[in-house]
Amino acid sequence: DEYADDMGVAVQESEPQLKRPSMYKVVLLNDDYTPMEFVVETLEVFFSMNREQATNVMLTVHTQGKAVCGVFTRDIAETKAAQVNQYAKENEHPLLCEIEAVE
Ligand code: TYC
Repeated sequence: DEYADDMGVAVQESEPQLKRPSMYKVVLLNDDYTPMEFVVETLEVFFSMNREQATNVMLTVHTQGKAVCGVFTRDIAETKAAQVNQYAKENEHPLLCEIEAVE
């Protein structure tokens, strides 16, 4: 952006950064082996859900194949998905989380 000062000299200002950030869904996937209790605990720990919310999301994944755990900016979404996948691996469960751009 540009404006003239009181002596008519062009003054440059940087473009204001007003764009909203792109948002990403963190999606939890179903599998046949991860214990339901482990999924509920994972949702409580990494997505700050209470027991009832975590149980509802877990059951949606179990019956529908996947469910959204939350929507975040890209860095936060990538970090949450990586944390879940690492936690599952550490505990030798096949649980998987992925991210998907919000349209
Ligand atoms: N389907 C698993 C079972 O029957 C439970 C489960 C739910 C696994 C959600 C993964 O993201 C998941 N033990």
